[in-house]
Amino acid sequence: MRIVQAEYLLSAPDLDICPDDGRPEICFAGRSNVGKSSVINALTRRKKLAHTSNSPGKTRSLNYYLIDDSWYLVDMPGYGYAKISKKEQARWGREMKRYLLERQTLQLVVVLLDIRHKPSALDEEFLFWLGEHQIPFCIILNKSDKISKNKASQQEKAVARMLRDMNIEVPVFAVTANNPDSLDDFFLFAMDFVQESR
Ligand SMILES: Nc1nc2c(ncn2[C@@H]2O[C@H](COP(=O)(O)OP(=O)(O)OP(=O)(O)O)[C@@H](O)[C@H]2O)c(=O)[nH]1
Ligand SMILES: [Mg+2]
Repeated sequence: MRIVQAEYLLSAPDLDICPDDGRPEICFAGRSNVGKSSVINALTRRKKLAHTSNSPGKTRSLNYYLIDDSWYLVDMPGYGYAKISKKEQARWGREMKRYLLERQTLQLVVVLLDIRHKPSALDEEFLFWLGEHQIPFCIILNKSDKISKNKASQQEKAVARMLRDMNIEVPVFAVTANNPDSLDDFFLFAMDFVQESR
């Protein structure tokens, strides 16, 4: 099972502009620069569907991609980007929380973390918040090409421990956007969420 068709639909600066056709959606969230847009490109096997950049803060709205005419991938703006004013960050934070809580068609939140680093306080807060609000989510540990297999499995264990401490039970997938095949297990898991909702 693979994505055949993927096209950019629209960029929604806030919740009120999101599509209202009832198609199910999966969103990608996480710190700025962690590779959300790159993973979307890898999943859809398109090089430039979602804009990626070396400088964080590239994605500033909810970007909607229509997949196989039946569901949406949503690229969220990254959090923790220091160059945006505090006021703007707070506004975004509120808008994103509203999206995550109120979006009826949202089936699954995919939280990306950088496999090389310990999750930041912001990451932990976000994961806790999702758990608290019983929003279905899973975790992708991205950029696994940047560390050894050994180190990667240590990091996976550390994240599993952190989740246990928060009483959260969700799947964790170690991947790299540089190798689309590394996303296979994640993709199978995610597909259950868009299919169930149809
Ligand atoms: N080596 C390696 N580089 C990656 C990987 N994923 C992303 N990158 C690089 O990391 C940088 C940021 O990637 P983006 O996909 O733009 O990150 P983002 O999370 O969408 O960032 P924002 O839109 O700012 O929130 C780019 O230079 C990517 O090429 C990966 O798995 N391995
Ligand atoms: Mg992006």
